[in-house]
Amino acid sequence: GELLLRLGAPSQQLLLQTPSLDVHVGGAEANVGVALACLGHDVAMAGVVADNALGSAALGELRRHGVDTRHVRRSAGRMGLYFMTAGAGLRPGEVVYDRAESAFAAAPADSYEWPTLLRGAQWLHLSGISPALGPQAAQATLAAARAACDMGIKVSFDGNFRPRLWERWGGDAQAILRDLFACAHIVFADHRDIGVVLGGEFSQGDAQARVDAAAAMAFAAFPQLQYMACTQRTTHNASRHALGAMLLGRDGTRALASVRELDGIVDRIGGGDAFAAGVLHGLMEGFDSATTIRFGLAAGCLKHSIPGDFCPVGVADVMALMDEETFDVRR
Ligand code: KDG
Repeated sequence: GELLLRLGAPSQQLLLQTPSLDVHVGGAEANVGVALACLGHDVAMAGVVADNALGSAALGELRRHGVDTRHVRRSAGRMGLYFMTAGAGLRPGEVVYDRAESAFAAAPADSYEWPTLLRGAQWLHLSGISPALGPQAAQATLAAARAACDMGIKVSFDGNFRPRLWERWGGDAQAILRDLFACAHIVFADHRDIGVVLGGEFSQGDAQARVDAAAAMAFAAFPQLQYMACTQRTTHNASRHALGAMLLGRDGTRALASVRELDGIVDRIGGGDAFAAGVLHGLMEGFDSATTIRFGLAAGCLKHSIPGDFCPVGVADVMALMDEETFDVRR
């Protein structure tokens, strides 16, 4: 995936108002990688960063959190950036991308030797952001997913649908995401993502009924797919959300994690990635579905208390939140 630098306005200032910006490293796949490394897994990142001090700094951050960066290539070009302000009260947060023609997006599709890079891996995690970045990145992501499938490596795919990125180059999101879903063992996707991939809208019933209907369609369309996981968010205001989660299995298992009220949210970016890492941790550790989804939701909730995109917490931290019936992320 693409490693991004995030330039954030401190203390909920507006982007136009702030005289300084806080720098963090992010990127959906990197966020999942860091979270998994901190949960005790061996993680390696594949990608391309700019061959300059910013690329080195981004790689240094990954290494500091235990991610192996030997397979991230350095190449002439620029790092992708995003600017953000965190929102406050009734004002929502805002993200402004500045990532066109980044070294990652511009890298030729054949930059990666997938069979070599994937040797020995049990899982490959991809997100819907990489293929949205341009034709080369889309081809590279598809090649990675197909190589993993051929090698018997489980593919985890987070839909992360970003219409703004697809629109920039006119990529056929539906066709490309469909091919990626076809390789996946687990997808992190809700009924809206499944609607994009399979066409149509799921509008009958409450939120859970929509996810159930979407999952039934996804399992029918993609024989390889074993799990679909998603969070369900209710946004009260910028600092108060409610978050629940579901894990649905091809075998009919349906595990729900009870809704948590999150008050005093510090930073919600990367919450979905921490959730994905928590669910993957549960699957890799052989937890049952109910424990897996509770662990995933607790990890996602915990991220809301941590500034930056990463969620560098250990298993005990997540377990401690799992054991509480309700909690406030400030504690
Ligand atoms: O999921 C978090 C990501 O959105 C963030 O790290 C930035 O990768 C990013 C993106 O493309 O939005």
